[in-house]
Amino acid sequence: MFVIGERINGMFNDVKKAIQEQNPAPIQELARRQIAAGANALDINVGPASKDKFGAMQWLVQVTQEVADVPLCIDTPNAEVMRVGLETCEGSAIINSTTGEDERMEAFLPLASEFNCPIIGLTIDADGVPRDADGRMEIALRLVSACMEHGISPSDLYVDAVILPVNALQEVPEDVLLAIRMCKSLSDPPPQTVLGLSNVSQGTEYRELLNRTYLVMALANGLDAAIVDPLDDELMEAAIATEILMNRSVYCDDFVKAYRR
Ligand code: THG
Repeated sequence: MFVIGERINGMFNDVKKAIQEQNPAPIQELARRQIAAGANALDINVGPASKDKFGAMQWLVQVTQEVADVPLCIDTPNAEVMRVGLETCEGSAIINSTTGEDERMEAFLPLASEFNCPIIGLTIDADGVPRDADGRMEIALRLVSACMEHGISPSDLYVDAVILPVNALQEVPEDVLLAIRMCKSLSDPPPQTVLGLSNVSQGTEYRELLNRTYLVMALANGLDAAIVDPLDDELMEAAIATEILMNRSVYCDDFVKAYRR
């Protein structure tokens, strides 16, 4: 699993406060700890509360990349803020994200070409998140076609079938698993798949248990990448065990320790 650390997000109070006070220490600490825990990339999201979205994104990318040598997953729905994030990022980046709406794709796909980076495509259109797996696939197919038209290989597209809180819509997790499986037959090469895992447990009790369990289910259905909290050791260990059991990584007697090394 390609692990994208979720913690540098203004949705969290510690990050919001650090942005407001322009205090790099808490951000850099989160970057270091997530990478040490196994993050392959770091999500960078200024959150809803920032007054100066442009300045906040520029600052957040700058202070993170001072200590992080992994790709930064620039997380904003605003194409202008995205450009600032990509221009500030000196290493590799991932665009998070476009939707399947024409105007969004026309704004974001050229950025993926220009900056030569992978892009996450949410299965959302003007009507919002589709009701079932087939609806998600219609949008995923539009994302794949639009990427090809822009000269972007489908293997540089991460389809995000959009997981929502299970306490609000209990049928969604199963629809999303079905969508993850169907993505692999959309094109050759197929797109990759990603989820913002923690959405599934927002507002619920026993969040960690739901997150860990659903991650295992999604991996068993072929999920390639996930935006997760890598500081949850048991979540990371469950992912490692799943990949062993799916024959995606090599078994050894001390597999958790070995995989982490
Ligand atoms: N897909 C893509 N990108 C995404 C998402 C997605 N980026 C954002 C989000 N969803 C993934 N990241 C998070 C980060 C935090 C939480 C959920 C998803 C979260 N935060 C606490 C909450 O809302 O209860 C914040 C409160 C706190 O603990 O301080 O759950 O789906 N492509």
